[in-house]
Amino acid sequence: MPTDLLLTPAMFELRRLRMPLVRAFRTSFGTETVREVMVVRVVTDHGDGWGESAIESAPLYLSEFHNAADYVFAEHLIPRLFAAGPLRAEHVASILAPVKGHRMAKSALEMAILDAQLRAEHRSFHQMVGTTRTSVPVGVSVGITDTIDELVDVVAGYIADGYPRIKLKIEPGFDIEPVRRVREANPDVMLQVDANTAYSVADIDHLQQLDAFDLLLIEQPFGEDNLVGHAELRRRMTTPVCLDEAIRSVDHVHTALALGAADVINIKPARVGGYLAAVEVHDLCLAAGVPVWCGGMLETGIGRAANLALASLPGFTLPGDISATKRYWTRDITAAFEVIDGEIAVPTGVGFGITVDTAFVEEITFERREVTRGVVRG
Ligand code: SMG
Ligand code: MG
Repeated sequence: MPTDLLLTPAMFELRRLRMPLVRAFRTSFGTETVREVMVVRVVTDHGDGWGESAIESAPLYLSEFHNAADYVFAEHLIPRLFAAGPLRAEHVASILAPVKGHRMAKSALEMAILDAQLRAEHRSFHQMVGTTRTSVPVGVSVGITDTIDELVDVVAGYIADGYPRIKLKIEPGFDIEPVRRVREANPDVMLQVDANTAYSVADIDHLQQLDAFDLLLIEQPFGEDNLVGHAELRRRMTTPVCLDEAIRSVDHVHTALALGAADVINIKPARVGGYLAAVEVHDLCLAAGVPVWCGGMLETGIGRAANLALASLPGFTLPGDISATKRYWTRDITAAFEVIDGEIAVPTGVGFGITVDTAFVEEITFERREVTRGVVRG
């Protein structure tokens, strides 16, 4: 049950971790083999909490990136939290609202405070979200490969691991044939594609060929601001159109739905400014009858735990990009998550329900910064 507990943050510890991926992940905007992850620990008068930023090291997915975030955390966001006095996670978004954009950075701070707050209240994020679903259906996102044969093999491996839903990354030159071959080899699997903004409206005739493969959806083929283009695509394709990069706030959802630009919404909490905004996006889509699913940012166990609880909400009717730990890491900074019967169990412990392996975090940290109570500048 919610309380009126207020927390006073004393220090935010920002760490950049280096984590080798089990398999290189290639998208239309680049290839990652070693992932750099930014995590935040807040120390408050009511205990500590952990957050994960989901920010990339380069501004290729969206505009946020680590070096910029480092500056924004220390100079703009954290000083405002210190200046605000005792607070709850529910206050963080409005305290940080004067700073434009930087939603993933804001999300990481809200997340750390929410974790500390829930731990102090002896309750879990799952309880806060308020559902009884104890596990959620999940899928796996498969990167672009050098050859189509390799892609078919990789997909076969994931299907053998028990994933009921496969997402293929596509880009110009790696789209129709790879999808055709994967569909031929797996006539019954739930299949969808993600283009990470690699196409333009001039490609609509080409993309229409994907309608032959009974896809669950096509995710974000056009630019992050091109809602009108997605609306046109929606009129000209039978495959449902899903938005990812285009949805960075509750207002973007309103606009996208008003324009008829989406059949489905991918919810990534960091991208929309935090888990509390993500719940709002969910509620709005549920009321509008628009299905949602939980996206992934190759998270550590911190983000994965939170995503699982979020995805237990009733509007999440499609499997999320929330895969087993072993799809990403040989060793994670929390206990491993496993896929059982195509689902992963929702953590039920206090806070986000995970214990961070601080010794391992220390080992893989390549940059650490403490921001202690100060004064807002400017
Ligand atoms: O977390 O399993 C995951 C990856 C899911 O494909 C995934 N994410 O556009 O949806 C997306 C991408 C963005 C991350 S690429 C680094
Ligand atoms: Mg995507």
